[in-house]
Amino acid sequence: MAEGTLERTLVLVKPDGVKRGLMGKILDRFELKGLKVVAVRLVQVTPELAARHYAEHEGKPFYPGLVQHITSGPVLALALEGRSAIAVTRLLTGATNPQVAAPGTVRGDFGLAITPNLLHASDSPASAERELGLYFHAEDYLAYTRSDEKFL
Ligand code: 3AN
Repeated sequence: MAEGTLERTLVLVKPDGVKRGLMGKILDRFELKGLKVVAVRLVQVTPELAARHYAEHEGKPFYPGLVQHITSGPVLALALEGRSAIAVTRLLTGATNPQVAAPGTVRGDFGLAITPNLLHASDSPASAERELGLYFHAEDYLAYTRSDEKFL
């Protein structure tokens, strides 16, 4: 198994996850996996930020609902770092539709609905770079060593 490139990715716990009190449980999945939290913010997403975030979905039938939902309350923005962090985070997130997401994934374990589907996770290095830039500035990232890092 390749060691994997050290990457950073963006996770958003969406308003449904925040309002259901699932921030801790969701963050726990990523921390236990070995991903390092390098920046955190609780953010009220504005319609302008939502439009930038979901630009690729503009025009799709579910776009208005997507923007309505992401702006309906706070989101927890997390920058996660680790080997192959982008793909690993997507695996832990699960399929877009929680009804078919595998058990053991966040969406598979905690949800049923597709628009309030608990979280967003960047899907490629280009998306991760672009999306991290929407929520964090360079000075928001903190460098530290996890005590278990030599095993990860
Ligand atoms: P993912 O979040 O799994 O990467 P995307 O990027 O295809 O999924 O879609 C972004 C968001 O749009 C999803 N998280 C979901 O909330 C919403 N979405 C995607 N497909 C649908 C759909 N067919 N119906 C309603 N909402 C959808």
